[in-house]
Amino acid sequence: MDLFLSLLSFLLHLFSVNCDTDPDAFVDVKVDRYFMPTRCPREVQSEDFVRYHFNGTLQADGKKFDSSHDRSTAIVSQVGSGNLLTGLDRGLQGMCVNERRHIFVPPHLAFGTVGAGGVIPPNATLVYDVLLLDIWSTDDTVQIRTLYKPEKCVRASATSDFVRYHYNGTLLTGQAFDSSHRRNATYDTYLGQGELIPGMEEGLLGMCVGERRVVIVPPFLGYGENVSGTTVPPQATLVYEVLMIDVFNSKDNVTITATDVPEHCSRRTKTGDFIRYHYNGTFQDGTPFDSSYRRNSTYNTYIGLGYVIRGMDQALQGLCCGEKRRVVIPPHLAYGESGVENLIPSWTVLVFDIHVIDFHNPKDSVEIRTVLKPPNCKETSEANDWIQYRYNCSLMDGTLLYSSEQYDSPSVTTLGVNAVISGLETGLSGMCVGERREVVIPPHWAHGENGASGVPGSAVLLFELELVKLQKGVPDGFMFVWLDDGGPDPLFPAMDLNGDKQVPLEEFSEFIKLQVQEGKGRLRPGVDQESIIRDMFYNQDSNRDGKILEEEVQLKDDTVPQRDEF
Ligand SMILES: *[C@@H]1O[C@H](CO)[C@@H](O)[C@H](O)[C@H]1NC(C)=O
Ligand SMILES: *[C@@H]1O[C@H](CO)[C@@H](O)[C@H](O)[C@H]1NC(C)=O
Ligand SMILES: *[C@@H]1O[C@H](CO)[C@@H](O)[C@H](O)[C@H]1NC(C)=O
Ligand SMILES: *[C@@H]1O[C@H](CO)[C@@H](O)[C@H](O)[C@H]1NC(C)=O
Ligand SMILES: *[C@@H]1O[C@H](CO)[C@@H](O)[C@H](O)[C@H]1NC(C)=O
Ligand SMILES: *[C@@H]1O[C@H](CO)[C@@H](O)[C@H](O)[C@H]1NC(C)=O
Ligand SMILES: *[C@@H]1O[C@H](CO)[C@@H](O)[C@H](O)[C@H]1NC(C)=O
Ligand SMILES: *[C@@H]1O[C@H](CO)[C@@H](O)[C@H](O)[C@H]1NC(C)=O
Ligand SMILES: *[C@@H]1O[C@H](CO)[C@@H](O)[C@H](O)[C@H]1NC(C)=O
Ligand SMILES: [Ca+2]
Ligand SMILES: [Ca+2]
Repeated sequence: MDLFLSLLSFLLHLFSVNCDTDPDAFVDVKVDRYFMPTRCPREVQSEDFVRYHFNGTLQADGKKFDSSHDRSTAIVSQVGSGNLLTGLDRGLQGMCVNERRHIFVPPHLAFGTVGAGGVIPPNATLVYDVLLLDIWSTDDTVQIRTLYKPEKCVRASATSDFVRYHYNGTLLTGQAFDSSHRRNATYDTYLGQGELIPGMEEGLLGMCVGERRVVIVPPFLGYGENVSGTTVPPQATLVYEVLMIDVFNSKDNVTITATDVPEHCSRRTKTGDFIRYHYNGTFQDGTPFDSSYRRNSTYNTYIGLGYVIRGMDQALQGLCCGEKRRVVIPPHLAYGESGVENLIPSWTVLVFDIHVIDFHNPKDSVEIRTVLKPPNCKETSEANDWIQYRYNCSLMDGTLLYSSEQYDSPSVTTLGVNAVISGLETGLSGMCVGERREVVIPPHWAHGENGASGVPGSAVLLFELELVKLQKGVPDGFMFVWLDDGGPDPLFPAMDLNGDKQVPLEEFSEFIKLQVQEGKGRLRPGVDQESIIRDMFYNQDSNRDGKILEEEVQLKDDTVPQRDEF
């Protein structure tokens, strides 16, 4: 390029030297383009307006006769309109911004044989050293050059939108005059309200968040002759590189831009429900500002009761368990002008990716779905019964928390003694052996707001249950009950199997087992039978002589006649 330029200026010299050789001819303007910028998107044409600096000297003695620097402002003029010295009009043609030229103007194209005002002598050839700063034409419009446009553009900026953007403002020469970055803050404004120069009102339209543009504004659509601050000269073309950060309209509502709804969705969230969800929060340009995942815990709240920003209260409506949803919340339904210190700038649109883990209503009861019911289902589980069961306990998102599979044998419990959470008690009741169920237990019937080891607070639990064994129970405090009405009457002769008027432990044990075998009585299930029988025997053998006599039984009968217990 340098080579090309010096060649060019050499040829220009050659051309003017040729002219000089004919002293009689009216020589034309001679141009020496002694500095060319590497880029020249536009050259001066007739009718163009130009802004330039110059030093004017006499060729004869090099004396300065004028300089724009002395006037402390660049010259603004229209080329080819007769406002300029004819020689200058010609000499400025084809010039680029940032180009430097020497323009040699012969007298007949300058002040002729007369000269001017004592400053320019007669027959003087003038040398203008010119630096071009700006070119525009009254036909110019705002020029927009897109540098980057994101693939996804949900909406583009329009009149009456509020926009937040970054910009670098330069003059055509490349000199910077302003930048939003210097203030560490986006420039925030409404479009179409006359708050911006006309060229920017136009240049910012139709932009997507994340889009980058160069907007070139001619002076008459910029600040014109009126200077903005101290860094923009009068009549300057403005070049803005703009990066759109945020766009919204005060009429915007919460919008759902994507959903992933699970196949099975029997129920959707509504006001008053309590929800647990994970989220990633980003700004519209994708910058993350918050995430529940980082805290390793879901965000938990009531829906529609004003515990969260208004937009989120709306966004959380109508969700299914397990649903994923992307919602865009405009700032007037989020943090508005105040924003959140060090986290969310004022007037910021928020984008939330939500994943619903579970939700429930405080009025929910335990939900039981029968998966498999054996055909012959007569005897079902109830309070006091001893049962053996298999289970898987998971969160609603499928995370397995506990399982009986972890152990060698199924779990056992006695119903009705608060040995398990009350929701599970409900879920295990009314089952017959072989039955399988899915039981959904809201937290108020499970581990409540605080959770338990491994169980998050307020978690809804899903139990898969299978009843393996069922032994009907005896009421609380009993070790044995008669199943027919009260047992043999009188009791002692029935117990005294060999009729020797005394009943030692062995005989007593045989008698009890016989009752159980014949279905006349029932021992407390889930406890070692021999030790229960031994306890029962010692209860009867008041004097501890190792045998029960008739008096001892009667005595006992008298004290607790209503109880079916020994
Ligand atoms: C200027 O040049 C003209 C001819 O080109 C000549 O007649 C005139 O005398 C010159 N004036 C001066 C002051 O040299
Ligand atoms: C004119 O002279 C000034 C110094 O007086 C210099 O800074 C400038 O580069 C010269 N050229 C132009 C085109 O202004
Ligand atoms: C402004 O210029 C800075 C520094 O060159 C650059 O990092 C930033 O991306 C530019 N901003 C815009 C909006 O072009
Ligand atoms: C912008 O931020 C930088 C670094 O964070 C800081 O040095 C500078 O003072 C800030 N400028 C303004 C105007 O806040
Ligand atoms: C410049 O400012 C003056 C008064 O401050 C105003 O009358 C004129 O219209 C303005 N010109 C432009 C081009 O904005
Ligand atoms: C915004 O959307 C919600 C539902 O998401 C609706 O209830 C509400 O009426 C809407 N508001 C406006 C102003 O359209
Ligand atoms: C989240 O859990 C991971 C793995 O369980 C752990 O490495 C990390 O420290 C936890 N972070 C917090 C904030 O508790
Ligand atoms: C949130 O971001 C993390 C990490 O990028 C990702 O694993 C998770 O699926 C995201 N969650 C949602 C709801 O989009
Ligand atoms: C628990 O999960 C395992 C593995 O999926 C399954 O084989 C078993 O049948 C489940 N138990 C119950 C009680 O559903
Ligand atoms: Ca006996
Ligand atoms: Ca005795």
